[in-house]
Amino acid sequence: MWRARFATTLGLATALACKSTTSPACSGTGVTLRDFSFSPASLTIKVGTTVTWINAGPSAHTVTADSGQWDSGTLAAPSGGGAYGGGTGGGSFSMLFDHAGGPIGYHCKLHPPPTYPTFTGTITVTP
Ligand SMILES: [Cu+2]
Repeated sequence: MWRARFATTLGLATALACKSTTSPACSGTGVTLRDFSFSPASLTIKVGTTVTWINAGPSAHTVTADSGQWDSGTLAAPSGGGAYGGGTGGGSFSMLFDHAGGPIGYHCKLHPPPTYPTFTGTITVTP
């Protein structure tokens, strides 16, 4: 099973500081949600990597596996502070990928692919 971890207070700085998967101290990587894209849209990771999605708004979004394997619930948009920060960070969702597989497609439930065909992402987990 995929294991989900909710990290409601994880800040953007933490995710950015942990972008490299080559550092031994760092086994996480991040995806930024915007209106309406996942960046990067396609991500290849090694088994044991935690991926953290952060909503950079301005709308609320979800990170939902096409197969239904996981669903982040609604990730709030950042509030206040404008594009350069200063307000409350957007909602985040972390998932540990503990076995190889994929590509695993995912989308936003609130802005589904029939209406937003380019608002999709994939995760590929390599051994
Ligand atoms: Cu959305």
